[in-house]
Amino acid sequence: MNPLYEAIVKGDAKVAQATTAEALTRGDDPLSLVNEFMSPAITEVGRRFENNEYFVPELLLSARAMKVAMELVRPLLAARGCKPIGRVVVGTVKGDLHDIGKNLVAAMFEGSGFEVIDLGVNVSPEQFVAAIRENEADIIGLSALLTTTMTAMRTTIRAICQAGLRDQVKVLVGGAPITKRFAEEIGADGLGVDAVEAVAVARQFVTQAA
Ligand code: B1M
Repeated sequence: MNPLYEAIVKGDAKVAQATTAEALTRGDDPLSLVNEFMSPAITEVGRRFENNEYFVPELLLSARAMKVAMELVRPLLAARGCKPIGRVVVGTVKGDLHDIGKNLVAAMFEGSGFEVIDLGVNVSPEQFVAAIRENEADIIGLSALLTTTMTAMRTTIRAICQAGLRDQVKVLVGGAPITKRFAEEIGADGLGVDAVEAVAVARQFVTQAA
């Protein structure tokens, strides 16, 4: 079994950090580390959680191991970009603290040449609206992992409309519970089922606008 995969599944942040650093020093492709080991590892953690083999403390340890590994990979993904092709404000919606997927999407955006303003987690509709204004964003990216917080996407889109900013910004949504139907229902412009698709949709947005 790959040691990075194993470290994340076991929730060993020290080993996750060391094996990621070793792999990068060896010249391994950072995106392959994410796709082949890190994402599958956290998916396996989710499966164990769903089967009651893991509980919240184990989840937290694995999330921490994933985070320290991502911190090493992220700047390398970002360094692949050159002149910004668009400005994206991203955040996890109000009430939701999940940020692993959102961070991955943000890193992929950066790696694909977008400038990214990451508002973090538990971001209120008002904070999204303020960030669109402050940064003159082309795209707003909303992430939600809980069925109880996905409704905050609707509230956020409403707030953007009420602020008179809806025509200035494209709204991209994503996260495990978000379906195409839900995205359409709440008036989003697009859905990214994963980080790769999120970038493809964002690219379409900026190409259409050009
Ligand atoms: Co939470 N959690 N969690 N959790 N957690 C889930 C989501 C859950 C499915 C587990 C389960 O019960 N099977 C479940 C939600 C159930 C539901 O809503 N129906 C759940 C629950 C219930 C909870 C708590 C309520 C548990 C509790 O306290 N009792 C609690 C809620 C806290 C809160 O948010 N208010 C909670 C807490 C946590 C931890 C803190 C322990 C930790 C998060 C740590 C962190 O993020 N820093 C955690 C974790 C790790 C998970 C699982 C195991 C993994 C999530 C993850 O990171 N996946 C998850 C179970 C699972 O997914 N199988 C689970 C990996 C990540 C790469 O994928 O985030 O889907 P994902 O992102 C993907 C795509 O969705 C997409 O691209 C990404 C990359 O491909 N994407 C976008 C995401 N955002 C996007 C935005 C875009 C485009 C694409 O455009 C802007």
